[in-house]
Amino acid sequence: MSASLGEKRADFRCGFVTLIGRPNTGKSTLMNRLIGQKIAITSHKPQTTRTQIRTICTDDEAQVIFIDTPGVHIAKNKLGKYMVSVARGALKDIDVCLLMTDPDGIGDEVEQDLLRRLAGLSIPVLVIVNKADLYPVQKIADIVTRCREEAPFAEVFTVSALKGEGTDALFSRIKHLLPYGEALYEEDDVTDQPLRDIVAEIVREKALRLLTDEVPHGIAVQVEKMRERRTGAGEEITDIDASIICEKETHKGIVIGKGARMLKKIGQTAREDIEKLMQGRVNLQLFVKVRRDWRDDDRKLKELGYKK
Ligand SMILES: Nc1nc2c(ncn2[C@@H]2O[C@H](COP(=O)(O)OP(=O)(O)OP(=O)(O)O)[C@@H](O)[C@H]2O)c(=O)[nH]1
Ligand SMILES: [Mg+2]
Repeated sequence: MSASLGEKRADFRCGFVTLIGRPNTGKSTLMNRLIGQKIAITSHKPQTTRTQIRTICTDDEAQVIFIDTPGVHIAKNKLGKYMVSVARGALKDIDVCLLMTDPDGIGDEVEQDLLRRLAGLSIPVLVIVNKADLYPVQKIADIVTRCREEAPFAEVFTVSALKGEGTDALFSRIKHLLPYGEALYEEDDVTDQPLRDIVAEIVREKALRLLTDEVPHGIAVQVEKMRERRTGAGEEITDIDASIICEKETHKGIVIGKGARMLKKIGQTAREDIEKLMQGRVNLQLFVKVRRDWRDDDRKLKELGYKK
């Protein structure tokens, strides 16, 4: 690793920044916005992110290593408990914490508990009031006042992660709160997630966005095969086989859909994103499997990568 930026400047900063908060507050959207690239999947359904997603953003002043986490909630199954433990675990050994909130449901039990935990940390905490674009200015101002009262130890920022409003000022502040130090990653590294995992997440995002009710919450995706080959015409193409795992036989039928239309739609939209990511042609084959009630089964959770 060259870490050339860090070596060049004595005042270069580098550090770890965790994004934590209730589900659906826009943590992944904000992280993608701050790094200027879509790495973490997002959806309007709560509990989209299931693991820690680490991304890196480097400029001539600093290297910021972001850790996106699953939304903290009152878990109803073993997957949920795992997700919450992953989120809380991401508060260790970091330099700055961003507590994401939005006007919808602010100050609930989960958020109060998080605030108590954050008050005990000896690092800077920034409370981020997101989705400012959705609410009247006065409502946002009231929420900022309330955040200042409830978290006197924190700085409060208002942003719209979706529209990119307030995010430049936030990024500058984050950088200046980091300790001085050399870069830990190469200048152009964006994430340490393996490509296979990113591909699996893209497929899961499409399932989350296209399916309704409980079905998408019980879905996991595994990439079984990923291989580059040259076609007869000399063009490079990547063959990808991925399985969509659902937790009930009835869900399998819904994922496939009438005339396999749902599966085709998931495959088509996922392929478009994967091709953009890989900057090349992709042949994506999707399979649907059932692992009965996997969200409450330790062994199956481990097989699917959701247990340490
Ligand atoms: N209007 C508006 N919507 C936003 C904003 N930020 C995020 N969203 C939307 O809110 C939803 C949730 O965003 P995510 O980034 O997936 O939220 P999250 O906090 O990562 O959610 P979990 O991973 O489930 O914890 C998505 O539909 C986003 O498009 C914003 O600033 N304004
Ligand atoms: Mg998320």
